[in-house]
Amino acid sequence: MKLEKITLTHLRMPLVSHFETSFGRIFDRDSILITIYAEGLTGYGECVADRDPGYAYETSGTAWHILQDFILPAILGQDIDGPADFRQRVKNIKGHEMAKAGVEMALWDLVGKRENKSLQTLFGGGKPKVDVGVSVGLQDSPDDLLRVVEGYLEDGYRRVKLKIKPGRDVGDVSAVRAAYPDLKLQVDANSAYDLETAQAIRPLDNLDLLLIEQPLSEDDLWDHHVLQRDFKTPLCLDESIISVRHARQALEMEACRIVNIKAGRVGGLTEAVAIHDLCYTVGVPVWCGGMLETGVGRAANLALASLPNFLFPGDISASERYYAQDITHERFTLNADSTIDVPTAPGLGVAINTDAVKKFTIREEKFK
Ligand code: OSB
Ligand code: MG
Repeated sequence: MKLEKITLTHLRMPLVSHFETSFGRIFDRDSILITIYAEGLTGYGECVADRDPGYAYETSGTAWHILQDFILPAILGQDIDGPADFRQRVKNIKGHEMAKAGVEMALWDLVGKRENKSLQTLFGGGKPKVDVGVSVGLQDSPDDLLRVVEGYLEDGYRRVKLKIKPGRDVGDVSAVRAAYPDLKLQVDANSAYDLETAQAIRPLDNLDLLLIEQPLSEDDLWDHHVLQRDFKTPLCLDESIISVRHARQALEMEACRIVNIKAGRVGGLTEAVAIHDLCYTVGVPVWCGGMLETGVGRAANLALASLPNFLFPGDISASERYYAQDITHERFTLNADSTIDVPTAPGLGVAINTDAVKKFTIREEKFK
């Protein structure tokens, strides 16, 4: 496929309600929409880097720079076979996985449209719908948290993830567990602890949690191993797993027992599928994480999560949990059994609402 033209669009979309993690509170979400024109087809990808480097070092600013100055010059006007060929061509650009993943997603969309196959079909995923849960941000008080959780349970979510941070952990989680003894419950610290401060969350081990996500720093694989030795609850890594090699080393080291997979974090869907396959082979369950995606990234997550080893519910909630208006015409809705249908149309299976894109655009540039 000759890549004739690429448009970068920096979006800022208001969230339905603020989202707070151990690294801060946001009211709107930045992303970069990548549009690739090739042989009469248009492919879309989402770069999930956020405005601030709180979750990872990448930001919408660094991603724009890496895309404009390094990734696009390597592929514009070139004949690119598909995602695998693309990955070869950007191999010498270190890191910046979210920037790469945005382009890679657009190439998957193009390949699907060219071959008239959905992403799910291209990946070999079997499930027509996938189990999903909801990721609940830190609230101002445990009472507020209980109210927010109750609302999501009324919406039909059957798995809840609570964000925690030092000082807002055992108390908050115990309150939710006491109110809902049978709820599928898990927590995510977004690397807010070290081995010493993690002593405070030992009581979480008795709250029957599905998993504890990324308690320690992203580069602390070994310390996660040390912590996992002390916990019967499975640790799950998110930020630490940036490639299939990291996944293999984390598993060999027993740094975790479950893996969160996000295509953006690992350089794209190809690598995400490879991590899924590795974990499948060694019998380690995975689940699909989320980055508050627009309808574009959400469609990709649903296709990915339809693979067989996605054994835990994903952080793939309905569109209305995030955005009153989205940039896709499709809005993803929650089924009564806490699942969401996997798109079946070619490529990502979504159509872009150009008026919505215009409304949320804070910067746009076209490259030829
Ligand atoms: O750590 O999983 C995370 C959102 C932004 C950045 C990091 C994370 C999250 C979430 C939200 O937990 C998941 C979702 O998209 O619903
Ligand atoms: Mg996480």
